[in-house]
Amino acid sequence: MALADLAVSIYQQFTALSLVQQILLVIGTPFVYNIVWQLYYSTRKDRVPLVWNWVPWLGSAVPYGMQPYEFFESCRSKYGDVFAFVLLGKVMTVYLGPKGHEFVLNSKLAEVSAEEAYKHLTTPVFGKGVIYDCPNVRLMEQKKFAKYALTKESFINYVPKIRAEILDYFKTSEEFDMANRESGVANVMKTQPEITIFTASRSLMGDQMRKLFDASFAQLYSDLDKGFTPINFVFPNLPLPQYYKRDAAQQKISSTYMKLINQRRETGDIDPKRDLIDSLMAHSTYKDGVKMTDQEIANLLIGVLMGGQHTSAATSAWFLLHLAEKPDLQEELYTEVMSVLGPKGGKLEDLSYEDLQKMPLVTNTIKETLRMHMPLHSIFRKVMKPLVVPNTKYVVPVGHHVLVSPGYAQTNERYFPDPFRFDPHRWDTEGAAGGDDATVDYGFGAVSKGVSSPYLPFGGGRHRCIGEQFAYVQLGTILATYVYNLSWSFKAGEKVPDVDYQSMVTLPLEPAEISWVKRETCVL
Ligand code: X2N
Repeated sequence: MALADLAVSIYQQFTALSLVQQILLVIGTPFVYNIVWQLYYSTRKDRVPLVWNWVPWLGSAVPYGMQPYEFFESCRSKYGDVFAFVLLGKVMTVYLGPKGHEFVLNSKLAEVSAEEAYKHLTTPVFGKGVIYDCPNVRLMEQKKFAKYALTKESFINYVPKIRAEILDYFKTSEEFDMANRESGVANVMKTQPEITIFTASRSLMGDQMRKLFDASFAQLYSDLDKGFTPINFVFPNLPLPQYYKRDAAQQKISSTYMKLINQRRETGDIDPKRDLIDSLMAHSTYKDGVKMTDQEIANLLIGVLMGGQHTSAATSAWFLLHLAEKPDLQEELYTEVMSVLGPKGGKLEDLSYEDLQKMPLVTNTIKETLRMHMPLHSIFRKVMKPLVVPNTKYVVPVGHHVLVSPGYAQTNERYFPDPFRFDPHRWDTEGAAGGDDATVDYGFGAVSKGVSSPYLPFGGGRHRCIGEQFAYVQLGTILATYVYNLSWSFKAGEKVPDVDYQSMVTLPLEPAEISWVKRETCVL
């Protein structure tokens, strides 16, 4: 019987059914298919064990989306460190622990692709031609170009600007209004995103750009920021207002950046050591001679600022909340900061880059915050060539994804005792475990060759974050400036909020408020 006849006879049988039977058939078929497919899949000895799921497409989205680390731990108890689950129509292969970090982050360029995993999430927000909307070899050079603005020399110039922005925010913001108030309550989920964007734009983009963030820009930036959401993984573009606003914001912001670039070029006002814009204007010609266009430079600026925004805002919110619960730790930090700044004789607000290097507890407080609250709880790669899981008979097929989660290891008692205890002193003895120092250079500087550490808050391999040093300068200046100006605590009965795993980064659930009081050494 020809295919056409078969189709016709199926159609006739279908229409012969009652409406209820038809609906049950249409809805039931995917469920039946999903069960049959999983049963077949479970017979494949060359496949990673698949977490059973009853709902087609959604798969294990709910338990994973709500509590990824608990989901992983429950899967590990059944399947071990290597297992796969369905997430919104995609098959994700997870390899937990340091071996999993090595497996995913050091996979060959031809085997796995970050751009295939992330381009729909980031390109609509950052713009075209940069980061994940270009071949990896281009991204490696874009990271090299950006790193010219992330040198020690750069940081020495950034610290005074970052500090000035924080003090200005303490004085003029409605959240603190320290010009008129000695104490108050601050919502860290409002203060930290603002302090983060002001300090990052002032240091990385220069004074003129910072001024932009006061006027109309704030609304534009908010429209763009709202477009940077995990929903883009599934629906990168929909004919809805928030998508149009995102795209309009991307165009207006990038054209503003291009105008500024032209201004500096025309007036010859380019100082390669001043900020990220200058660095990119001075260094943006690829090795093969191709130059980045101004649009691409503007788009890279948007990407770098956006990446640093969500991660730093979340991390500083978290350390403020943990310190609100630990007044003794706050006092220890105050003693450390005063021991460095006090004898300088100068006014307290002369915090410098060199001073930050003499504040190990400030550094370890940030390090401990990143251990407990890794901003990205899951890192993805798309499999482009069949991927053998080492020392197993498993092959991850093309089209599946691999998922690595250093955040899981960082909060697991197998690797860190008492993992949910916020204790920066756990790092005091860390110097010994320096680990192997072998490095490799993917085109943007030396990075650690091995990535089998349980602690990788900035990832590893060719996609390792270039923002680590800037993050410590920005967050260290924020923490030190908070500590010498005010002390803060929770109101009676309040504690560190639970984690929201469904946003772009792991955020504290609101309300997330601290009660602050000026210290006698407050400079405002
Ligand atoms: C539907 C609960 O909610 O079941 F930005 F220059 C700039 C960002 C990667 C986020 C992964 C999963 C959320 C499931 C919700 C630059 C600084 C970058 C690096 C399921 C029912 C961008 C994945 C978000 C999992 C949360 C990767 C970032 N350094 N920034 N079901 O960014 O690095 C940059 C790089 C990522 C995530 C999630 C669900 C360079 C639900 C209920 C619902 N996450 N997410 N960056 N989920 N449900 C960045 C690389 C790139």
